[in-house]
Amino acid sequence: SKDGSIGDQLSYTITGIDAGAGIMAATEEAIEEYGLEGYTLQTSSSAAMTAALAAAYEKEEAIVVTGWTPHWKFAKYDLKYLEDPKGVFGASESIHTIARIGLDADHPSAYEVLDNFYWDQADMGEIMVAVNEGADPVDAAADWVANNQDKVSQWTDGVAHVDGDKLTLTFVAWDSEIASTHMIGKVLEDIGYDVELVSLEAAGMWTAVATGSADALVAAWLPGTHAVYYEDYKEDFIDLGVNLEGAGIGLVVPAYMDITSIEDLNN
Ligand code: PBE
Repeated sequence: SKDGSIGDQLSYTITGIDAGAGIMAATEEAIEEYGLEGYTLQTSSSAAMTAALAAAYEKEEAIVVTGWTPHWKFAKYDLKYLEDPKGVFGASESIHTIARIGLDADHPSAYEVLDNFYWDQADMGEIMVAVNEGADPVDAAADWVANNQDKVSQWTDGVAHVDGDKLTLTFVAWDSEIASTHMIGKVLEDIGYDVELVSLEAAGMWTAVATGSADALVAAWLPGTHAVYYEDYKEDFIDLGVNLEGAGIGLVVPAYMDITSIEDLNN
């Protein structure tokens, strides 16, 4: 009998996020690779996932979520990644900035700032935590920019200001990308752009930059998480390189759960 098994405690459910996220495809692969029989990956949203995590954590109940770093949940709760001996979730990831073809000619100042943009997990974390604590992302991003002019000026020094040129950044409403996109949007506004932030599903985000309907995204998780999108469109965008290092994805559980590996989900 499976009574009291880990699977029973979890109702054989892995709490996921939006369907287009790379971590969802990786989790389906993990279910396959680890033979997690009977498990269902629940599609929801970044916000619904963290709400489910909060509710379970409060009651010390079992839960397993699709998790990633950087993310404020690790500061707020005592959590752990399940070990992934088969390496389904890949090693360390970097977040890249991707521009549409022609952006360098059309908006050289924006292109240069986007090309220069590079920060670290603690930077992104400050905005994410503020937003989680209730700040409007626009305000949290503006505060970070105001408090980190030394860093921002390394991206903008010598870049010509513009006069209200329209610029569209696209992103998915993942907590990490809400933070980064609002931040760089504010930096671009400060040099004179009229910036619109457009929130889409993952596939739509990549398509928008590949077709030129958006100018750039700062939310490309590589080499693994967004590999499919990257391969699909690699002739149709310019990869401006890494804006954050040491990112990662996996399955995450509260530290009070007595399991350590994805394999233990079968116990
Ligand atoms: N994430 C956050 C995204 C990339 C950024 C890990 C949820 C994904 O899985 O596609």
